[in-house]
Parts: sequence; C-alpha cells; structure tokens
Amino acid sequence: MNGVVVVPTYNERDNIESLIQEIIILPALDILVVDDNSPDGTGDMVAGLARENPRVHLLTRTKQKGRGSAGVAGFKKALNMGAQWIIEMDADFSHHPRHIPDLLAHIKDYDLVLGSRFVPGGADRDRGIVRHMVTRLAGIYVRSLLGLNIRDVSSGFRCFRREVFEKVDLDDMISAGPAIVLEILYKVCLNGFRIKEVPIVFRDRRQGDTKLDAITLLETLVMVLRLRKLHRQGLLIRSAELNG
Ligand SMILES: Nc1nc2c(ncn2[C@@H]2O[C@H](COP(=O)(O)OP(=O)(O)O)[C@@H](O)[C@H]2O)c(=O)[nH]1
Ligand SMILES: [Mg+2]
Repeated sequence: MNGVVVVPTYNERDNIESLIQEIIILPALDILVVDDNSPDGTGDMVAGLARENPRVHLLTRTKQKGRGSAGVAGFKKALNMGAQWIIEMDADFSHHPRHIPDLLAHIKDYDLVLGSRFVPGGADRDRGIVRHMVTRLAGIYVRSLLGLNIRDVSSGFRCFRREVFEKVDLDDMISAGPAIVLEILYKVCLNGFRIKEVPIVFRDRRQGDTKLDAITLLETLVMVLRLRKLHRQGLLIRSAELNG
C-alpha cells in the first residue's frame, strides 16, 4: 500500500459499497471510511466489507461529529498506517473514483493535487443555478481575502503527500466544521508547498441528502476572516524556530 483514500461518511448506506468497489480495483490504495456512527448502518456495512478485504478499513467515531473533523481523524489514522499519500473524497459519487488516477499522476511532482471544477476540462454538473452562484461567489471571496491563487478553493477531492502534515499540524486546527477543508488548504499554501489543480467533473449526489446548509456556509465565511486575521498576527503557521 502506498496511499490511503479517506472517505468521511454520514448516512451513506446507498453509496458506500459501490464506491468501495470502484476504488478497490485501483492498485496500491487502501480505503479508510470515517463514519460518525451513522444511524442508517453505514458503519456496519463497511465493517462487513472490511472483514472480507484487508484493504478496507473503518474508523467509527461516537463522540465527535462533522465532515471537517472526520477528515482530520482520517488523515491522522492514514499517517499512522504509513500512507505516502492521502486522498480525501466524499462518499456520494460527487467525487468520482475515476479521477483518482489523475490526482495520483501528479503527486510525485506536487505536495497537494486538487480535483478542480474550475480549470479547463473540469465541470460542476447537475446543480442548480443558485448553488452554482453560491459556490462561485464564495470562491471569489475566499481567494481575494486569503490571497489564494487557486481556482477551486472549496474542493474536498484532493491528494496530499504525507510530508505536508509534518508542517501542517492536524492537532492544531482552528476550525471545527467543513471550514477545515479551507484551513488546511490555506496552511498548505502559506507553507509554500507545491499545488496542482487537475480537472474533475463534479456531479451532485446520486443518493441521499446533502448535509451542508446556509448556516454552515456563513460559519465558513466568518472563519475565512478569522484565518486571515490570525495569519496577519503571525499566528497561523509556526515559525522556523518553533519547528526546530
Ligand atoms: N464522518 C462524517 N461525514 C460526514 C458528515 N457530514 C457529511 N459527511 C460526509 O461528507 C461528505 C460530503 O457531505 P455532503 O452531504 O455530500 O455535502 P455536499 O456534497 O457539500 O452537499 C459525504 O461523504 C458525507 O457522507 C459527518 O457529520 N460526519
Ligand atoms: Mg456531496
């Protein structure tokens, strides 16, 4: 195993088995599902698959909940498993496994490879015009406030080299919700890591309901301001002395 695919799940019973089947055919990858004790039994289903296939792993959380912290918990476990690179993706087929080889194709030359809807060849399909506009406007807001030269700042489909987490401390995250996706990206940029965007076709979820709402979006926009302020105060990335 060279890499681990981290998939946070909450009530993804209708998606997770076929997703795992599509990932498992790719070589040198293990799958780690981080399930927050989904009431629909997603965890039991994955536990069954894990018994059949040693490349499938399950991390069940009972005390904490949320996409952001689930991703972080998954990254930590993947690092402990010895992963050289770590992919994170959603369980709902918005992020299609067929793009995983595209991410891996660049991970030798870059520290973070982003699956991007907004580079040539990428697309954001099936979603309504309002959701489209919200994504675009939020992107402009984030890029200009944080000074990020990245087209798809909110992409949660990405591949990290393990070295990234020697600088970006997973035990030192400020945000708690989905904003963690953004916080990690910002810190990766501030540390000067090499980032590549590759096109992906994003599709709206096949099954089940979305768990993101307007309040979460608002919290994320506020978090952007907080991150910017902390960086200006020199508090966001650890200084050279502190790093030793
Ligand atoms: N572990 C965990 N995963 C979550 C939670 N909320 C959402 N997810 C997962 O995170 C991914 C993205 O969530 P989704 O509802 O599709 O958000 P959207 O695509 O942005 O509308 C999916 O794989 C979800 O199952 C949670 O509280 N805990
Ligand atoms: Mg989704």
